[in-house]
Amino acid sequence: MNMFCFQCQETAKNTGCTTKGVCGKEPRTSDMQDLLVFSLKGLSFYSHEARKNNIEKDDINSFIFRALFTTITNANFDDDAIIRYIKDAVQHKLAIKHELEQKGIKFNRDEIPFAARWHGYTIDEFERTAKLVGPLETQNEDIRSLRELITYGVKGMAAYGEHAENLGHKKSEIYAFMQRALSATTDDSLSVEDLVALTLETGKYGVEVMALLDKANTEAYGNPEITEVNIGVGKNPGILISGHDLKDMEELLKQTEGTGVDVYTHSEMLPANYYPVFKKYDHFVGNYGNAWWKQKEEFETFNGPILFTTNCIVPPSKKSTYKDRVFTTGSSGYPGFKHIPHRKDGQPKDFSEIIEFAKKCDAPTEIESGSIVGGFAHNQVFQLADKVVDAVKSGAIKQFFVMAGCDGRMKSREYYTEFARQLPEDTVILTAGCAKYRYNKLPLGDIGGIPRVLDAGQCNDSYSLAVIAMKLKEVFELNDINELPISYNIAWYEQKAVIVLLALLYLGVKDIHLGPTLPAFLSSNVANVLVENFGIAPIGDVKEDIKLFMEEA
Ligand code: FSO
Ligand code: SF4
Repeated sequence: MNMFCFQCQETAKNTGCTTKGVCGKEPRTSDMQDLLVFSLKGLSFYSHEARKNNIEKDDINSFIFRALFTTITNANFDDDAIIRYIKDAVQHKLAIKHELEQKGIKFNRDEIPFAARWHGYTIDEFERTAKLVGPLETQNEDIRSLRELITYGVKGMAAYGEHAENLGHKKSEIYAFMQRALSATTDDSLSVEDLVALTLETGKYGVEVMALLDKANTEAYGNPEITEVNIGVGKNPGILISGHDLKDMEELLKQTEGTGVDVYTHSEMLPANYYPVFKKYDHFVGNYGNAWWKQKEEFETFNGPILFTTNCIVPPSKKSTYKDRVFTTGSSGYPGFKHIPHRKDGQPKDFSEIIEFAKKCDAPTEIESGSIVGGFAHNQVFQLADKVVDAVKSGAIKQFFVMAGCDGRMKSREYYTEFARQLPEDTVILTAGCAKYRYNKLPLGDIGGIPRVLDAGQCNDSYSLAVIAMKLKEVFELNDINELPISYNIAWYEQKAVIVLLALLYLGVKDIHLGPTLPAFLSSNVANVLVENFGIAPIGDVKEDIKLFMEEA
């Protein structure tokens, strides 16, 4: 076995990637990411202990967010960047340990988990230790499953928390929980029951972090509003921005203004088109292309530079002509792609190199034309509440389907296109995340002016869908969110979807169908807990699933 990783939906044979990642991750990168996660768990042990003694370190809080974010699927393939994070984690750990000792707080060696005790300095030590710290080192399958489920949920939280932090929004309870949870995954005294409880608590903080990001995004850029997004192209050269970070979007738009360079979104950045503050830029032309996994073709025809602010990066093939045009920033990285450093001392990032590069490029080649409609986050839907409630009361809308989540390469994801196509005409899809690309260009029409696909935004805006559900529960005077005419058919891919799922479970949503496959990291016992307590079910055949959902309605 060269490596072991089973954190995403595309994991080999739905058991684990053992020779090379299906995502393109090399064994050494996988090992270094394992060691980084391990180091962060060790650092979390000390920072959790420090917090108990009223020591809180802002730099460590932010560091853990960023470092963990690099280990999310398709975010960072750059070993050098990951190794730098490991070295920094070791330094942070030594510093905080020293500070605790100065205060007279000492631990018995047997109280300190290996992750906290370990300090490596050389690449040799890193490579050796990495082989001892992957997920398979936990022998008990159920404990391993729960530890990984919690770790992946926390990775998703780190991603969303980092975006909020970039916009100046922080919450100490979120840092405290994340570090406590990471530390708990190294604690051999915790039972399956303890870890199940911690998993549910992870969902609680998932709601908190998504609410925080929603606040951060809407306070900075206004509430998303119904928008027709152009999917065609203009005549100027353009920069294509992908990923999820809206602060990067803002700074890019400001710096490109008046330069003759246009800006287009790709994949998960599409919802930036819905924000009032961004819409006022004339050179923000629209969205180019589809979900992340189509980038190999779409980056070729875009002709201009591409900026990744987060995942999902697909390694370019040898013959690709675009690899010299790709830039990364934030937690994303790829060997050979130029990396734009983080902002310092309150100054914006410097995107001038990308802008100069773009000026020498051709305008994008048109691959589509027309527009798509989105912007149905909670505030916008509340403004339409009367119309929506009337449509439900009159029976014009029989059922809502939350089809949020992710897209991916697997052929089995055609299920979602077919599902959307075959849904009865008196149903409405509520979506968020890149999952929408499986059906957002289908001519599904509208119900009395309400489009049949309502896109709330990015995967984190699944929070918006939960807020809408809560509001409907109130309007219809129901006791339980599950009495609403809403069914959940969610597509997952990576660890942000894990925190979205845990957040929905925490909010009490039952009978979620999850696909295209159930996570490989769920042991059969842990999967049973989810089935028995929450009614989680896999997807099946489109026709039968629709029939089942409509009968349940
Ligand atoms: Fe998609 Fe990628 Fe947003 Fe993920 S672009 S798959 S769950 O990073 O975060 O939905
Ligand atoms: Fe495999 Fe997914 Fe891990 Fe990549 S992230 S190595 S595809 S399980």
